[in-house]
Amino acid sequence: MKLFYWPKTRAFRALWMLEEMRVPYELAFVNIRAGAQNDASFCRVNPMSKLPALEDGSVRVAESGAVLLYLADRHPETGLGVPLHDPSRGRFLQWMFFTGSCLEPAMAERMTGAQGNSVSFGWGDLGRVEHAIESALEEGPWLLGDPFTAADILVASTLQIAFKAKLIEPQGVLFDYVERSLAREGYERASAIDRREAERLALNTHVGLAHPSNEI
Ligand SMILES: N[C@@H](CCC(=O)N[C@@H](CS)C(=O)NCC(=O)O)C(=O)O
Repeated sequence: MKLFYWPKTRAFRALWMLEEMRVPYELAFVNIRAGAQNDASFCRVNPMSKLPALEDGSVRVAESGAVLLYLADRHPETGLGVPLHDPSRGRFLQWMFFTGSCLEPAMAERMTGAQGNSVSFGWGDLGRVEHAIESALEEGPWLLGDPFTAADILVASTLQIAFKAKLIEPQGVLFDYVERSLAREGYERASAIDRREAERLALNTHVGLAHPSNEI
């Protein structure tokens, strides 16, 4: 299993998922700062030239929601998905689609200050999105109650970005939910890898620039 990855990107969601699953995988680095996502070899994996993407034998899958759903279904023993005939499967799919369809577009709308139309735009608005997540967490501790699933990885990691970008106030039910998610060992492991790789890559750049052969 190969995860096409670059630190500090949405590929982190798939990294977190893989670390929760504890299955063997390797990282294939795609330097999106240097335009490597546009190389023909990567475009064959994801014609959108975006991370994350996954290669599993002959299977290639991109779009973070799809990548996580693929992994959850491929490894049911990890309990991060919901089996096909389980009554919770419908809600699980709803939350698997929610980040890409509602949360991220509503965040982008708020970030750009664009004038939305909450009735005709598919994501409503950020207020509605927050309300929907808060309602799902009424029972808690996770979106489907208990257990924690791949949907929590998508939603909690994206809410964390919304807090950092000051798009959503880090308070109340949503804040507690994100804190609970980030306290998981799988998150800790993924976060340590992401930090380590970010540092290593920045270090390489630094060494490269300082190298005597680069001084001419
Ligand atoms: N809808 C995609 C968005 C992925 C995305 O935008 N990834 C960014 C990094 S955070 C990327 O790869 N950008 C490179 C580019 O657009 O050229 C998903 O959820 O997987």
